[in-house]
Amino acid sequence: MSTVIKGGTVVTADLSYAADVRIEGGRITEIGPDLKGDTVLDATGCYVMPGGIDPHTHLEMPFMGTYSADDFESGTRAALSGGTTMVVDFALPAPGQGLLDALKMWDNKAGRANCDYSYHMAVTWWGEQVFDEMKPVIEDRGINTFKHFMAYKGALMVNDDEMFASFNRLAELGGIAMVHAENGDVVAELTAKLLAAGNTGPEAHAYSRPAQVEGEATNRAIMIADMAGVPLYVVHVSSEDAHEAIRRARSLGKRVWGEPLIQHLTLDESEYFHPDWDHAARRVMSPPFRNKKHQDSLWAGLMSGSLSVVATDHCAFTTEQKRYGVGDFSKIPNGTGGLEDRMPMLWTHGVATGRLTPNEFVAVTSTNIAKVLNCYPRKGAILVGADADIVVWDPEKEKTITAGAQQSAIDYNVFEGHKVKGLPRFTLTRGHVAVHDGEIRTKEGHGEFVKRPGNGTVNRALSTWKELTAPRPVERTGIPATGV
Ligand code: DUC
Ligand code: ZN
Ligand code: ZN
Ligand code: ZN
Repeated sequence: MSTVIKGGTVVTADLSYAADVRIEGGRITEIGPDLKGDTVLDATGCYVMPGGIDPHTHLEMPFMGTYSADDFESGTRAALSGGTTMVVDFALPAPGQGLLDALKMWDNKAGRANCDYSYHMAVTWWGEQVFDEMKPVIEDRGINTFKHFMAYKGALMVNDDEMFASFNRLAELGGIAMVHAENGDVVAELTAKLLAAGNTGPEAHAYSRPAQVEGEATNRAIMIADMAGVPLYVVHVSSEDAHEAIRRARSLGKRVWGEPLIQHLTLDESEYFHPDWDHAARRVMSPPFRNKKHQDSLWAGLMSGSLSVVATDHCAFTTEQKRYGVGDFSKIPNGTGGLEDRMPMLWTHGVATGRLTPNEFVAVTSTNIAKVLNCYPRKGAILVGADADIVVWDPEKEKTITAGAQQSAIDYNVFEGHKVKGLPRFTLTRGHVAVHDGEIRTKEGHGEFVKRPGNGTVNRALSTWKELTAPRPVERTGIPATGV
């Protein structure tokens, strides 16, 4: 059985051209004019693009005393509804738990996924077992990315010595280091001070995590990665301070990527000053939303190429869960949703405003991250042989975002009331039509794990101090007597 997407304009990260696309066995088998197939999907007036890849989700994750509310079923249903056809979730070992053991837990949850998925591994503690298991995680399981939390002191945070050891191991194995870059010691100190002074509301969350804590940690992670000679991916870049560090590193030839979120690009810190406690708490995430100066910087980064990927950090909590933090902002579960809205929001605020071309849209929502994560061109491409993860995008289709109509399991939406123009007409996951003119036809368990091997020697960062990694003692002709 074959499917043909007919009459659309194929848009990839580097080309736009009129062509039909034929699909068989879940893959693209032909691209060209006048193709025939058993099923025809009308793409007249639409762009035929690689499905979105969201490289940053937390589905059914144990966090801050609860579990994030969207699981792999509702999360991937939301993703497909908005044109995203692959998610990369963070497998999070509890402190002391082995990496392979944590992966078993994630495999159990992910069996329900409606679209393809992969994992990043979180390094939440450091020890011989973690060192040893990194090798089979990369080489047998095909997971080449490892995230380090520089914040969440006393829970997930790793210290600089642990991070340096981990980065060195990753450099050796051809892996990529990722960081949540916030100075966890400073955040803990500011949080205690704010609470002691009676600042208990959600707005204090923003005060406890100023842009400087992000800028400092981003600079530190970049320098430590440079010393280890490992490529570095900085998740949820929200400030000019962090972006500036990334820009500088890239201009020096360092292999560093930055990932802004759709939330930080389109929502600002005024949300935390809303008179309704629930409204503000629902938007508590780390890093927090910031002011226009930072937003402008993130957009400039996408436009100039110093920032590479737009993600969501989808980590959804219900209003009831958010209320764990009434009377103490530090107990509000950190996280916001966005999986269903990332593509339409970025199209509306990025492409329709002229900031990004349709090709750049494909680059930052799909192709760039497929290349970084080492699953291109299976994902992120419209090419013969690639998986048929495709979104048929109707640039004229409009809606107003509202929680009542969303796929996510939570009871609100941080983009409530936002009008978007540009939505999927069809979303295909390995050839299966999961969204059909607004109708959701997902298949639970259809999703498969996508292996992403290590990069060997190909994608190594160029350490600027290579000599020091292989110390050579200097042969001297004279050595003074000691103790004189
Ligand atoms: N930030 C969040 O807001 N939620 C999940 C983890 C994170 O770093
Ligand atoms: Zn994070
Ligand atoms: Zn995250
Ligand atoms: Zn089907």
